[in-house]
Amino acid sequence: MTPRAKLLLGLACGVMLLAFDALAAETLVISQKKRTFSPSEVAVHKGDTLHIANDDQFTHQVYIDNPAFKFESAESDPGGNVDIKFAVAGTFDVLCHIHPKMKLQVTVQ
Ligand SMILES: [Cu+2]
Repeated sequence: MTPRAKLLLGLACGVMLLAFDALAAETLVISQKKRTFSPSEVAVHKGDTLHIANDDQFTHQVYIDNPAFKFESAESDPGGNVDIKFAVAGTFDVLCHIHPKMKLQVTVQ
C-alpha cells in the first residue's frame, strides 16, 4: 500500500469513528416554559446530553442533588440554555432553585 493510500485509509477510519460517536451520543432538547419543564419526564442513554432551553419569560436555574450525580448551573435568563451530560445510569430529578415546583425526571440507561 502506498503512503498516500495508507493516509486515505486512516482518514476514512477517523471519519467513521467520528460518525459513530455522533450516532452513539444524542442531545435532547427540553424546554422551560410557564415555569415547567417540557417534557417533564425523559429517558436517555449514558453519554447523552440534555439541552435545556429557557423559552420562558422568567429566569430559571437547574440543579441535580443526587449522591451519584450533582449538577449546579448558573441562572439562565430567558433565551438562555444549559447543557447537562449524563454519564451515570440512574433516575435523577432536575430541579430549579428559583421555582421549587419545577421538576424534570431523567432516567439514564
Ligand atoms: Cu425556574
